[in-house]
Amino acid sequence: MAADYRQMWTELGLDLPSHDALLGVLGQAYGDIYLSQKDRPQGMQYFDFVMSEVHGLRIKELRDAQGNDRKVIGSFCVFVPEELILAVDGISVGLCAGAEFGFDKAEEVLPRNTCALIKSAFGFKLGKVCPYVESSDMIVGENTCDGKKKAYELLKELVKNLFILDLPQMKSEAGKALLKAEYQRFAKALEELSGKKITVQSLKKGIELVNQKRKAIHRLSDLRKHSPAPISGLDALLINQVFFYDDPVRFTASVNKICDELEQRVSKGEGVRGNGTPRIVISGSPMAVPNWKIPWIVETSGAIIVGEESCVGERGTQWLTNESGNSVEQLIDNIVERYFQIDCAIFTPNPTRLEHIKSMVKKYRAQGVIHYSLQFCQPYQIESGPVEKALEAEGMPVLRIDTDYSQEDAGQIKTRVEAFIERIKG
Ligand code: BJ8
Repeated sequence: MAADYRQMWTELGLDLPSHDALLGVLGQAYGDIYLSQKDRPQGMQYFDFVMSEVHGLRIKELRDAQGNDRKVIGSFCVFVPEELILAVDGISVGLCAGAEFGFDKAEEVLPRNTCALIKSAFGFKLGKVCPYVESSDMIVGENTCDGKKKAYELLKELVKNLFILDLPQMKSEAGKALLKAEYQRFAKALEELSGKKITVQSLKKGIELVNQKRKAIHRLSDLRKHSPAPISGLDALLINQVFFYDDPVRFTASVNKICDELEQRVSKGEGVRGNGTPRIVISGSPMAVPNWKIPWIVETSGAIIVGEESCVGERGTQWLTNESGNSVEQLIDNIVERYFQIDCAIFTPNPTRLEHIKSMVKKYRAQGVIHYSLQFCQPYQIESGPVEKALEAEGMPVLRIDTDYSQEDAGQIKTRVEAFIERIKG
């Protein structure tokens, strides 16, 4: 960290020795996984800086904003509309955690066979190492998978202001009506918390800001269609992870800046790997920061990841919200239309997800799909079978990996990934 933030962390109630240990491990992992990559775009320096200050400067910014009467809203799911948060001049931050930290404490309250993403969120809270949780004026939980739904009942006892968003499980008219009613209830809660009214103007501005963020990500994704790919999958994943933490305007500008650089690379036929490098689409459970295990294994085994069918990836960013409308209700309808398309595996049935994976394979000219499920993530584990069957039937090689946040199985996964890459190469 460039500055000493210990006073700030103490005020937030963090456990400083544990927090120091976490930052030490993260710094080491970042150096080994990210900084050791060759031919990185210069524009990644911004994201390196963001990561080096993710518990420092960004938290200070949040606290300064709170001093200026802005509220910080933490959430765990891409169904929470940032547009509404921005419409009350709030700040949205992602709280999903991707590191195995505090699992011993988490397992005192949660069953061992809970997915690592949920355990990690609890571990960070109980271990007092997450400045985002401690900075949040409201935390939004959502009724998605059973693990999250039930874990929020326990989280309610641990945090000061937990708002539960009920979500549909089927893409029916009744499901859409539920989503609308819930977004309206959430909008009201945001107005009460902030003391600010959502207006047509403020909501339009929120929609525009989030759309610009998504458009910048679409531009980045488009550039990954080229061969050789101008950016590694690891770096692209990092940008998708930072999406959830950074100031939206600054983030958009930084992504567009790196895209300018990548366009130059593409025009010169330059990339981070050679032309014949096997191209992989990764699909499945979300990869919250700092969960870089699978991309790191794939990209140190001779392949490159060219797309992520994930909530930290295209499932989370692929649609824009219609910006036109003359009333708040109309704009909320637009938001409902946009979010109702998200094909999370908690929906039943969920056919559009498979179609999306197929379209990504085509768009990014992938030669193989790695389906990644977190252990005990039943929605994605169960969908992985039909996904594999359907893609293999069309001649697309699929590797299914079930894993967690530990490094114990890294060697075994690497062996399987290497064999898969050999299969792709034919
Ligand atoms: S919209 S994927 S962000 S719910 S990994 S906790 S599903 S057992 S994170 Fe998700 Fe929203 Fe869906 Fe996306 Fe449960 Fe699976 Fe754990 Fe998960």
